[in-house]
Amino acid sequence: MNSTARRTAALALTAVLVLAGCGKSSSKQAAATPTPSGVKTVRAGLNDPKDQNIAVLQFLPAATTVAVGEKLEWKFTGPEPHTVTFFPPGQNPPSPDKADPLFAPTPATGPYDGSTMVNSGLLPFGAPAAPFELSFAKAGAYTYHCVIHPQMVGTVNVVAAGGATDTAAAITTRGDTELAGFLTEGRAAKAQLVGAAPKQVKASDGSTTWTVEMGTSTPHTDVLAFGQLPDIKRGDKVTFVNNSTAPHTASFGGSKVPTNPTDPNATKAIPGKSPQALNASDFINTGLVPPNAPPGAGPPEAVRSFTFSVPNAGSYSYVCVFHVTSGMGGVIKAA
Ligand SMILES: [Cu+2]
Repeated sequence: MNSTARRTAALALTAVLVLAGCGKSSSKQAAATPTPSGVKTVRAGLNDPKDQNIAVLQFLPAATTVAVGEKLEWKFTGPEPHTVTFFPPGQNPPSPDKADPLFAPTPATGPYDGSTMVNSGLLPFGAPAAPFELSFAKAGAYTYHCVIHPQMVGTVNVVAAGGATDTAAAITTRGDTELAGFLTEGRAAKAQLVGAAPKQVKASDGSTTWTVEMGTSTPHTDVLAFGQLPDIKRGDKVTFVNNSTAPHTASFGGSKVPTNPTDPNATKAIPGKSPQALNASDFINTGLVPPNAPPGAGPPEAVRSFTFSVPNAGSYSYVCVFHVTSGMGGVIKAA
């Protein structure tokens, strides 16, 4: 048996065991829910199934009610990664740019009582992620966070065993209802981003400086796509500007671009700070272009911008190293 077959067999076995352990009431519930085992599942964000550029940055649903001792799981569909992180009283999430130490998991050692930190780690991260599971030792309201997306805050309301809880199906249905609104919001923002003609400024030498937007954000989504850029002329310039609330890069060089966003070269301006000239062969990187975050109160636009001159005709492909898995990339075509 290869490892995939072994894993599939193990999963099937788990499903059988879970079903067997669920008791009488579960058979009716199982028929009504998309999760055959009846496991109560919260979705930790997800990308629009119709457009992977749109990342929904919310727990779906935001609030869930379970009983003491009952298992709840969080599913990481991605590709945009998230964390499920519970902090003890008095400890707040770090700012997203200081969250790296929390990319590694801190699993629970037993039913969670709220007195410690438990953390899924950043998932998915280079491979499909297993769900994060947790049960609770005592009744109460437990708040949790995604440490890289400050707008992602969820609540688990834990009631005494035997109290009224959400069914698995109710959790899914409520998540779907919330999701529908967020998708509408994200799709409208994407249409606006890619539909807008880019700002262009003509210089006295006849060249043009074009502005390319690095993504855009709404209260519940990130649009992980670059703004539109028509074909330009050699001698023109392109200024990338980040008006979104997520960090981005524009990284040129194809296979030379680091694939791991925690690679130090991913976040560094290479070969140096703005402005730089593009060429067809080197790894050339804006490095991390900071977001306009908190929304509208980020650093000045000059700090959130990076300009390239394009001295030669050609086709220059680029990606955002943080969001390449969500399809964030583009091309500068100069004639
Ligand atoms: Cu990005």
